[in-house]
Amino acid sequence: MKKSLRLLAPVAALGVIGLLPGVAIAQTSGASYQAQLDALNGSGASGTVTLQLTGDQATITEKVSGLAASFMNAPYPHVQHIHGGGMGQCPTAAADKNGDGVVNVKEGAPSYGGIQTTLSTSGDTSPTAGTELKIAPSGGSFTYNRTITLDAATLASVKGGTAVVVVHGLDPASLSAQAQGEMSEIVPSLPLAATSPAVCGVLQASQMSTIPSGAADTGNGSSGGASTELLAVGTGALAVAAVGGVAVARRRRTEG
Ligand SMILES: [Cu+2]
Repeated sequence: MKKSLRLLAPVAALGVIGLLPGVAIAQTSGASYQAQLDALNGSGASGTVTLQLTGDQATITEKVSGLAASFMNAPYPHVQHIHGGGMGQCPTAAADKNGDGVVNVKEGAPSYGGIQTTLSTSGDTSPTAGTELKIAPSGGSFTYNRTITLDAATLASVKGGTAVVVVHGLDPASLSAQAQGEMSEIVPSLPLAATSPAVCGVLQASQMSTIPSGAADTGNGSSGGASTELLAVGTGALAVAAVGGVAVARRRRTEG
């Protein structure tokens, strides 16, 4: 009596775990990725990015605030990109190799990689448009919504968990005296502040939002939901059956 009760707990627990593969199988199209954007170079800015991916189509929803607001009496342009091909990380202050107090684009590259996609407001989204100020979002705070096509390199980074969203453009007054006198290492006609990273975040797969999107994408209304449940229950039942068999076998061996 006691022995059979003791077996129930682990079997039930594994049954619940068994539900998870069923849900994953049902999720056939679309995946969601999110990044928390944290300040770099003491910008004090922050934000969030969601990337909803269906095939090579990425719908990007982004909110950033606390950025440098204006430059030369105009809204400050903040070029932004999906970087990839690096370590899939945001750099720390230790990446400041020349000791000017600013981690510039190139100093950050070993961490987040090169520009793979430009998150422009219109037109070109390739790396070529990376420093086109006219198609960059601007101002101290902005909301960005755009559906774009991702190339193979960017897709690989996003799916591999090494895609990093970086928004550039610092308030020149916040830089060290040395850095205020420097020009951008990537656009020599601009001051260093204009291109240096202000916020950074690694895009990570978000399980919570992939599950409902998978169920919704079946397009069959309630029957889609029902088949999702059946898949989950089926997988769970298999797991319970397998574990139950093992448990029974083990008990028999111990007793015999
Ligand atoms: Cu960038």
